[in-house]
Amino acid sequence: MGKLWLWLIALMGLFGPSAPQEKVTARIQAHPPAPTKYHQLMLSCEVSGDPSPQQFLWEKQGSKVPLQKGPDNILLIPSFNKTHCGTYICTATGSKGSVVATYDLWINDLFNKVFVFPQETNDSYVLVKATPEQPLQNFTVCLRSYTDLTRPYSLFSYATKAQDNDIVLIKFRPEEYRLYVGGKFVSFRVPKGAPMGSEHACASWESTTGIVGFWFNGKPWPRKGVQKGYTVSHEAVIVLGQEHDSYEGGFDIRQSFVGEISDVYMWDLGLSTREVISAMYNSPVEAPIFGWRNLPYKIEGEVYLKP
Ligand SMILES: *[C@@H]1O[C@H](CO)[C@@H](O)[C@H](O)[C@H]1NC(C)=O
Ligand SMILES: *[C@@H]1O[C@H](CO)[C@@H](O)[C@H](O)[C@H]1NC(C)=O
Ligand SMILES: *[C@@H]1O[C@H](CO)[C@@H](O)[C@H](O)[C@H]1NC(C)=O
Ligand SMILES: [Ca+2]
Repeated sequence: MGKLWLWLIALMGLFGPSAPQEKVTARIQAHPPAPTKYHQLMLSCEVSGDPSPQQFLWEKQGSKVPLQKGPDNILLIPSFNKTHCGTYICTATGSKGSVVATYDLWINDLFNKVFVFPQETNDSYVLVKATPEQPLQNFTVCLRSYTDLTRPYSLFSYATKAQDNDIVLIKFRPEEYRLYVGGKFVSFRVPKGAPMGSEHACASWESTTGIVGFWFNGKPWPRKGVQKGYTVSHEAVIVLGQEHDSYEGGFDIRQSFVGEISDVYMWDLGLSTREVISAMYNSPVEAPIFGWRNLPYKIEGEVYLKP
């Protein structure tokens, strides 16, 4: 394991230096992406746009003493536990000045839990309090749902100021999923009377080709395309169980979800079938923007988190 990380760090070093006019940015990434209790967790502060040697100051919000200061961009937590949760701040200083990155470390591991949406409403939903750090050229969204609704219902709604349907995953009919990107959709037909039980769906999109991937219970469906060349804004409001008709809300009871939603993940990447299956088992290979083992969320109205 240790060696692998060394290689990763070496690779990051190789690709680090970039064009001088590029804006300097920093971001914190967690390895592994989903923290596990009593296992090692590494936070790495990655700077792009400044090839000069950096000084890294690590701090935790609410704590007066800095955690670490020096040339090391890695903050190592040898045995992760609840006391480590909180907001981490990395200040990287190089010849071009300082940049700051923050990271919310959560351990609300929702493994084996589900959100229950008990009834039709236009004001109950789960707000996902994590958004991408940059506009999206690629994304994948996965989740599991369980319902007996036969009317249209929204599972995942990602609204931006410019476009309330920037990303929407909706079950339009029992035999049809729709993925909206930038207000346009593609449909995927699924078996209607699937053996009753929850169903797992993933959808991916990449801007360069417009190709949309869709996986139903881990099985890839024939790919389609929409919105080639489009960019999804990162300033988004993300909700589960309702469908935005505006950035602020505007939820329609006729598209509300009733039932169970779980295993929600989003990446700023396209995934392979192998990676989709790993996520289906809550062991994501790639670091998600948010995932079921690390989901900053807020419940509005009547939604319950149940084992
Ligand atoms: C959590 O980790 C901290 C520091 O690594 C340690 O001092 C503390 O005893 C641990 N707490 C539990 C509940 O394991
Ligand atoms: C998006 O995906 C494409 C195809 O995999 C890749 O070439 C491109 O670099 C990705 N863009 C970003 C911003 O990650
Ligand atoms: C829910 O519907 C009521 C009645 O149609 C409306 O007044 C209210 O603004 C709606 N609430 C939301 C959050 O959309
Ligand atoms: Ca809408």
